[in-house]
Amino acid sequence: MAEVMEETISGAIVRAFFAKFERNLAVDVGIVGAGPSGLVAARYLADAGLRVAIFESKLAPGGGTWGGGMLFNEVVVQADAAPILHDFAIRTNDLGNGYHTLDSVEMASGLIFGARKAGATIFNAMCVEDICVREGRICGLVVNWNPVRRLEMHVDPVVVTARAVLDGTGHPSEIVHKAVDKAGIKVDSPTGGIMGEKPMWMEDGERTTVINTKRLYPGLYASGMAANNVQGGFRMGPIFGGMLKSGKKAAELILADLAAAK
Ligand code: 48F
Repeated sequence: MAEVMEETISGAIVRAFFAKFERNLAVDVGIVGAGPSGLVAARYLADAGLRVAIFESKLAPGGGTWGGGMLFNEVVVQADAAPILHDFAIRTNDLGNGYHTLDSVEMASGLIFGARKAGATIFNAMCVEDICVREGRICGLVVNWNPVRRLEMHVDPVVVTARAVLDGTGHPSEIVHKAVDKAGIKVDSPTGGIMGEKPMWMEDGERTTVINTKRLYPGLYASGMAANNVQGGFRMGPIFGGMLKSGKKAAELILADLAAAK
């Protein structure tokens, strides 16, 4: 007897999902957070041939991109960061004064599609609740469904091993917090801990986001606002060039370190 449609559809989803999940249980790079910096990093890492998985706790990847400034869905980037967007085939409007504007929905969807098309796998509605530390190195991510966390269900997670982990969780730097608070690790910051984000100063925040993007500990990197929070940088609000350049720099650092480790 022919299989009924309901069984065919359910079977297709379950088989495809578990094949995808199994392929990503051991990755080169595990990225936590699908904001602009994490998505840019994912795209360049995947372009270089690495196996990359992004874990995003929300249903929709894109982080703080969608809402532009104060829900006005336009984004501003500096002219020197616009080529990163153009690399994703995202269109910008050159204001001729060193800045470009663009539609925030085109930016979010373009970054997501670009990372995915390059080969990175995005697991949405999955949160990273802990890290694996072994022999002086961060070597994995402890993942669970975000609704499990939100509903405070007592359900154990599973583990994805990774040669490198990128904290792209934005303002809270959740992964570096696990390293510092739980594992007692001293990271590469002025105090060895998390300095905490300073208030708004767009120019300085944008400049330091890229400088603050670094390897914090063997196997652990931070990008975007997570990097600024760790190093005590200023916040910058609705200007996104630093986020894009930070993601690209994080990818370059990880690529160099993983190549040297071979
Ligand atoms: O905050 P977010 O967009 O990260 P970003 O790349 O960019 C910051 C800008 O959006 C914006 C800015 C500063 O003024 O320009 O704020 O630094 O995205 C972070 C993503 O990480 C997810 C979160 O849902 C968001 O989509 N996230 C946070 N914690 C976890 C997580 C976690 N534990 N597991 C999985 N995803």
